[in-house]
Amino acid sequence: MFCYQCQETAKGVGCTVQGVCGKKSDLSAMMDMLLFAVRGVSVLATGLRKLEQPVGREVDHAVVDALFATITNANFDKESLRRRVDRMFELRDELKKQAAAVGLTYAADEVTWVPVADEYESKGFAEGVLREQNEDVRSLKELTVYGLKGLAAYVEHAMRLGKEDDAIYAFMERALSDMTIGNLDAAALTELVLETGRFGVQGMALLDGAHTSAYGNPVMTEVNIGVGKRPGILISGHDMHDMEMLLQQTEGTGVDVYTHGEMLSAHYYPAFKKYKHFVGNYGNAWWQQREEFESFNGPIVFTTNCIVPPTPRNTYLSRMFTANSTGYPGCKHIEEDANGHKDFSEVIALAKTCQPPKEIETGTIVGGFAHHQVFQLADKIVDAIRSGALRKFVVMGGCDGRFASRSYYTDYALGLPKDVVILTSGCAKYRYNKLGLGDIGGIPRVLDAGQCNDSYTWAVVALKLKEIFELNDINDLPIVFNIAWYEQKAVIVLLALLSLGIKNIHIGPTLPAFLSPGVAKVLTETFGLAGNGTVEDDLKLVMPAE
Ligand code: FSO
Ligand code: SF4
Repeated sequence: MFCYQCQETAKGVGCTVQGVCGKKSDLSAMMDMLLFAVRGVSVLATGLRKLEQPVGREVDHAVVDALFATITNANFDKESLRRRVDRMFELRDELKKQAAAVGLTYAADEVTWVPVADEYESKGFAEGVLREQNEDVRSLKELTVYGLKGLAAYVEHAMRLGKEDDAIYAFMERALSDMTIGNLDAAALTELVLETGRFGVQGMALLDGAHTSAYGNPVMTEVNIGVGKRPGILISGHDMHDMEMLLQQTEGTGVDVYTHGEMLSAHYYPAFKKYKHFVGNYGNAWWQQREEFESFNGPIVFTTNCIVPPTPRNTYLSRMFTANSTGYPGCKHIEEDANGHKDFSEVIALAKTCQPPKEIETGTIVGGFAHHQVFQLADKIVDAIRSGALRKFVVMGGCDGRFASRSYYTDYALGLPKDVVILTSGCAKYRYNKLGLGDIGGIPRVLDAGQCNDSYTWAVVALKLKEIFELNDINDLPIVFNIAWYEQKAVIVLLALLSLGIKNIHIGPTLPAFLSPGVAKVLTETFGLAGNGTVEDDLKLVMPAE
């Protein structure tokens, strides 16, 4: 196997024996096989679209699901991947017939290879990341593919709320097609990277609209981090439609609902506030789940990544459920019916037999600062900037991770001058959202917009401030970007920010291994992209004059 798509990749180079995330080499090969089949489907779908031939929605949905299922920590169930490969080849062969009927044929192996189930793993192994020999071309292609995976996650959530955008599906398939048969040079691939970022903005906007039209605009909310006395269900991941169905089905059952990780932001939506049994948020970011799922005592529902493989001594695997693109061997997978409905009755029945969660902390945390809420504070914020009480913003969104080096973000947050406000989204916030960093004239110093996709808020806010202060360049704003990344959803956020012209972004705790020295150089020279320095040095960059 060879995989270097996440920040925790082995030795900062690539996982070759087994993933640090727990992904085994046979699973990795099956994922590479799935991506091979997706590329074949994308070539055909793109060719047909160019001739204005219809491409069924099932194709788009399958491509999105496949990309999502190969994201770090989403799916460890090889058999579920194998079923996806089978289906992807069926779709490919249907498209191939349709293409042949209008005179379209392709010689690419991705289109012509005859599927043999016994060869999926050996073929997947040969068709992995290293199939591309040129290091820079490989780097640009993988950067695009990881952006597409992140984008797939966002559009899948939107899709489940009934919001779809044909242009995004068509772009995703065209990008995969061009990288397969387009013979793109480095300049064309660089343009494709930026185009991916532009569609990233569009995808985040689509999901933002899907969330807010279904559940209202997030509002400032104090979220309980303690526990109640009744048994509970813990819901993890990012899917708000699943959240809604679970809240509806648990109402009046005597079972409480808690969020874990990035699901925290469900508490910010007005539509979910009416549920009295929606008690609070339990625990921290994804990587602490092994301890936190033990002490939670009740069932856990994964709606998306990040899954950490339980240790052999765990007691919670039998309480763990997966849904959507996620999977784990030994876990019950909750299917949805043709109307997008999921039945959580088995989870609820199990919860009733469980002990209530063990309290691991008490108190509250504050969040809900998505763009609508921030704009309601706009006068206060603009006054604070004009008076000098608020001198700078630091966007510290992104992901958390398990490496000790992530203490950088806690130290950095603690070291920021008191007149600096942190803008955050994603699970990176757990490194500093319980530190009690105070406020500036009523504006909390940590403004949490929500999930990683809600990074969209900070792009909208930056554009609004640029307008208010009548600036020509977004980079003249008093905003510093110091983003933490772990998996591919953070990659699409980064590409989206680059496509908006935002410069001098720092990403850490380390630069992606998939950036070749040549590509990293271009990104540094063109965009000022940089990795982290020491906390001390990086804090100096926030207030350079001091
Ligand atoms: Fe975190 Fe996991 Fe948002 Fe990711 S829970 S790490 S970027 O899936 O989705 O920040
Ligand atoms: Fe390694 Fe990350 Fe790939 Fe897992 S997702 S195999 S940890 S690079």
